[in-house]
Amino acid sequence: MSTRVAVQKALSKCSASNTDLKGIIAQKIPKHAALIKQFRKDKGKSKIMDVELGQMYNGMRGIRSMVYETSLLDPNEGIRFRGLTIPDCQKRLPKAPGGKEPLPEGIFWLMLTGDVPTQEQVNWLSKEWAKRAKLPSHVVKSMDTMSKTVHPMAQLSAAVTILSAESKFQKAYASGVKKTVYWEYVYEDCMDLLAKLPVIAAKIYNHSFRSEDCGCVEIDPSKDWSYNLMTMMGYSDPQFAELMRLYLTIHCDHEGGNASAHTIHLVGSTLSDPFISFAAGMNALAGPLHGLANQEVLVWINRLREKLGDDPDEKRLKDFVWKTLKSGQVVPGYGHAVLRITDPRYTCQREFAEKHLPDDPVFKLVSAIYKVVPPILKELGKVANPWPNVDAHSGVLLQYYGLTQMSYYTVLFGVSRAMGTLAQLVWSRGIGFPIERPKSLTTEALMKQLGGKKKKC
Ligand code: HAX
Repeated sequence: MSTRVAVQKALSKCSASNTDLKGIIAQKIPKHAALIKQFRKDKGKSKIMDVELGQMYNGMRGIRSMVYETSLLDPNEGIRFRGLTIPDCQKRLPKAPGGKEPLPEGIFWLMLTGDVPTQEQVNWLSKEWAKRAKLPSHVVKSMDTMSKTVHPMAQLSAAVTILSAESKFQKAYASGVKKTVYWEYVYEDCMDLLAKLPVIAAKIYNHSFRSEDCGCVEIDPSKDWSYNLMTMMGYSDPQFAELMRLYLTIHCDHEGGNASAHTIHLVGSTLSDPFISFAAGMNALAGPLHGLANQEVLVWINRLREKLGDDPDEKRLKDFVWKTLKSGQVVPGYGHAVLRITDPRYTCQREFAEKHLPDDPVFKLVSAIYKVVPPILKELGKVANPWPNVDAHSGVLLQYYGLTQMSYYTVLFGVSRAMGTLAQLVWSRGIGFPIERPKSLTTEALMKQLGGKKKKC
């Protein structure tokens, strides 16, 4: 067969109607790996940036030191998933029948393949995940016996860790498979994990907040990932299903440097299996400066409502914000390590609220907070980004549809974050990234290098 024919055959296999997701990636990975190989050969010694001492002491902020393919964050624009902004995704990704919001299946496909999927491809993915959704009985038993006092994020981390007993990658590695095919087993584990996450998340919700005999429903293979998660948690409002689709789409990835994505990337680089790698990332997401901020926002807003009611005047609102700051706390949902604008994920949730719950008193309060907080944070003088992030808006939407259990919110964030981080994990193993190991220095060593004053503590 001539090369031209072979290429044409390969491309036609990648045609719009192809639902062989693994086959599609199998064609793309070697091409990308070859591209990187050549790029490294040509430019391997080129400098990307100089690192300042201040950056080392400031949580490595802004240091360009990691390759992550699924999304890229611009401080002044926001996130792009394989080049697409959130509005692009809302416009271009397939929807559920009668729906207006993108299906998360679509953004996973986009992040994994780099291609905008067809309706047929996302429908296939919904069915594929439904097929793989059942939890092994040992995981069910362990989850059922967990104390209800365990935070939902700790339950998520524990359940996924236990699920690692099913890892195909772990078994393949133990049997000595070649490095070039690691990604194939990682892909299988990632697909299994993504399929099972809604069941795990719903089980955590039902276990923690609903009665034992809630008659929890099972996955419906004719429905999409978000719809199934919602119904398994006991909700049925089609508008809430739309919110879930939007929510799970926009939280999926935020490039590689954020604490949860970076943790998953780092742990995965040791060849820990995708389950325990992802569970490690969930432990990072569970911190109040990261994903738990969505819980903290609602806790803070509820405290504000208790004290000031639903419609406080601007002065009282400002006083409340200053009181928070003066007591040494942060205003949750505001600020960002990279962004320097209102987070587009905030904006699209705000648009959803304007459309579906314009008269909700808590939404009105969130809008009033949006007016008051940025000028105060600017006045504070030290906050790099005074604008709201994703977490400032999600709780009010969930609460509107009846999901009032704030300690659960970060679990939904985690379910979504799996899509970007696991898509990247497949690529990381496909490209053959080595174990991650940056260099650290002591202050003494830095002073020696830079000529600072040494003083024994
Ligand atoms: N309220 C009060 N102070 C704030 C603040 C806020 N919302 N945001 C930043 N600051 C303070 C910092 O605490 C820091 O103070 P110190 O120097 O006294 O320690 C100073 O301003 C400089 O910080 P920064 O450079 O602006 O911000 P960082 O990159 O260090 O941190 C954070 C980014 C998101 C952690 C920070 O803005 C914050 O704590 N925000 C509130 C918590 C939050 O909303 N987290 C969610 C972020 C999005 C996310 O990851 N979601 O998962």
